[in-house]
Amino acid sequence: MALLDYKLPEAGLAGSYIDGAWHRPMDGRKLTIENPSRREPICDVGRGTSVEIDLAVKAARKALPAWRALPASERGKLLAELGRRLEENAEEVARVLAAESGNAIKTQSRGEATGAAGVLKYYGGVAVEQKGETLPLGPGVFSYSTREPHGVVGSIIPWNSPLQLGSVKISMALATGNCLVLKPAEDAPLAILKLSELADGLFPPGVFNVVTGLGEEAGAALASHPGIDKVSFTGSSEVGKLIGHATADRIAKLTLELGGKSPTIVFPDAVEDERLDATAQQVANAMRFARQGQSCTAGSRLFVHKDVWDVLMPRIAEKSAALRVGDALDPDVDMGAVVNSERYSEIRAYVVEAAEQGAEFLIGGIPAEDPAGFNPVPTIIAGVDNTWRIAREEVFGPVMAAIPFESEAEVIEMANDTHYGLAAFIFTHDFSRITRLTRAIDAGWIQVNQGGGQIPGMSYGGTKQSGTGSEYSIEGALEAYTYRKCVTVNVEPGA
Ligand code: TXE
Repeated sequence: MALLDYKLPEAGLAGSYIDGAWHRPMDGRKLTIENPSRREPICDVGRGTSVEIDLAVKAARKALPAWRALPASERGKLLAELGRRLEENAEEVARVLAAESGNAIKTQSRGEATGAAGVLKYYGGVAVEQKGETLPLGPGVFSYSTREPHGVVGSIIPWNSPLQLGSVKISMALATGNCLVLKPAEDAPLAILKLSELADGLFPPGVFNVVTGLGEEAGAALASHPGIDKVSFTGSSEVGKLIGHATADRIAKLTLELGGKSPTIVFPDAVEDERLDATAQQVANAMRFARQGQSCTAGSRLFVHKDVWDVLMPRIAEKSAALRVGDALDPDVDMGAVVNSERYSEIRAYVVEAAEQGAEFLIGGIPAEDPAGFNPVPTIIAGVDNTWRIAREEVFGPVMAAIPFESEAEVIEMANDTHYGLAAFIFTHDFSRITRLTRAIDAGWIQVNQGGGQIPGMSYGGTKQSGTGSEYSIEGALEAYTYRKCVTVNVEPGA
């Protein structure tokens, strides 16, 4: 094993944190976690199954009455304290994250660790904002509503931003008075185990539980467990549908954050002289090249007005190709590795197919596997038809399909011609056009003239097959993690 430049979670082999204690898997089953940048094993973690899930759900149910009765301000204090602990240990956690996910420490993992701390602290602060409503019903009759937690939440998260997504799910569930069983992805559970170590002893036993394991074992057991009142899932649309089926019989509540094929649309005025550079940079940022394109919000379909194609495309290509690709733990590397060999091959298959269909490569191309790590390079493909798979399916790799357009109506039609509706990026400074486009595009999250990431406080979620429900804001958490209880009190019956 190469130089170990991160401290492994002590809980490693245990994998499951249940009822305030670490549990080794019942029959010693384990999963080997690999570093995709170095193609080497990092360590083993427990491979939990329905047995651990059942224990965790029972612990959560036992803890629920006291936890939901705790004042929201007290729950918030504990979340804020976890955020503070994460902030203090951010560098160590970021290194683990970079090692397991392949996301570069310099551009991604460090920011994810501090961002996750920010999410926990944000929810720590807004936990008190769980206000209800009152209704004037005349003298002597008092009607009001409160927000009640659903109960025990099961959260399943993927490997592309495990710490950020984990922190959002933990925060939303716990702030609103629910207890939680969290199942991290089998490719990247270590940063979440680190976070669990930091949380150890903070929350009452059973409030926060983690079970590591495979999706079809621990994940499926969690989604179908009768003791789970709500499932919050981030991952592929395919698994999102399975979870929908698994929860349907008991009408468990559901939040799904699934895939995307987000359009980036550039109009000529965004490319006028002094704007050219910033627009090119933001388009590359929106594509999430520095995250190997492994982001559900990646602006992976680029629509450029034909009048500025020749000016803009070389500048985007130049900026994207300038990213330094390599080992995610190298402090000078901008873009790391995709998470595993299977994903690498899937990305490559899309690119090979597009090449066979006659696409033109402006930069990149995905070579047969790199022996050092699973390191694809930024790839921009032109000559693409909006009906090709590369323009319709979520490649989840650093591959942008660029298509020219002539009119606003045409680009709206192409942008919406997808079963996804997660994000969109629009580049123009014409306010009327911004208003028309933001109204017309099917997406839950739109950015204009920038390609940045999600921010706590701003609701985030998709429409169409990109999911249901929204996260990141207290309003999203209240909608998704609580129900409204309406109470009418007649204080003067018969009056
Ligand atoms: O995701 P999965 P995968 C998309 C992206 C990517 C594709 C496949 O297009 O290429 O999905 O990635 C758990 N019951 N996104 O295969 O399988 C699994 O253990 C319950 C978009 O890694 O959806 C993990 O914890 N759970 C996305 C989580 O689901 C199951 C992020 C996600 O894994 C399960 C990731 C089952 N039957 C991938 N099967 C985004 N929206 O950001 C798996 N899991």
